[in-house]
Amino acid sequence: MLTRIDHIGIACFDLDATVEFYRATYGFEVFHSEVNEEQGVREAMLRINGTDDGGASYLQLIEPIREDSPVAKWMAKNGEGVHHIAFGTADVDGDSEAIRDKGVRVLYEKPRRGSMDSRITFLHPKDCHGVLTELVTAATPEPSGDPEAH
Ligand code: CMX
Ligand code: CO
Repeated sequence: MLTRIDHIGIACFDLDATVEFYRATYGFEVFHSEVNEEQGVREAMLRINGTDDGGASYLQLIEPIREDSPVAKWMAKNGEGVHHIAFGTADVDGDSEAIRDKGVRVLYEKPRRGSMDSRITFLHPKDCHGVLTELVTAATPEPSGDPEAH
């Protein structure tokens, strides 16, 4: 069952400058940052609020590290902005299988590694009314937030 907005993924050209914008404008701090080689991004997670399922909601600021990454391809067409939304679930395997059975394309056969050792998969935007949609199961225990962790 999908029980929260886990994060909103925001593509940016300059991660450091974008982090500084969110800090200076709203007071949001970096909870965690890392490079995800497989996804082709440098990213910063800004924790916005806890949620009543015991998880949390974040902004995920992402800067592509490779020209051939999905985010770089998207930015070449769209520039900066909201790239995807992510729903949190305790069971990404079960929920993605159930959604696949409804005829929505799930992009990965098995969930892959996401931010903070979460497990993630994506639903094709063309099957979701134009929204690239990610499903996330957070690591257990919940991330503690080490901004220097990679
Ligand atoms: N939101 C909405 N629509 C999107 C989209 C997005 N983020 N990305 C692509 N599309 C649309 C394109 O506009 C295009 O539509 P048209 O045919 O109408 O022009 C269509 O989908 C196909 O797009 P494409 O540019 O040809 O790109 P690909 O098919 O090569 O890849 C996708 C699209 C979704 C399969 C690819 O982006 C992908 O695998 N995404 C999942 C991984 C990812 O995005 N990782 C980065 C985030 C990591 C994280 O969150 O941790
Ligand atoms: Co994401």
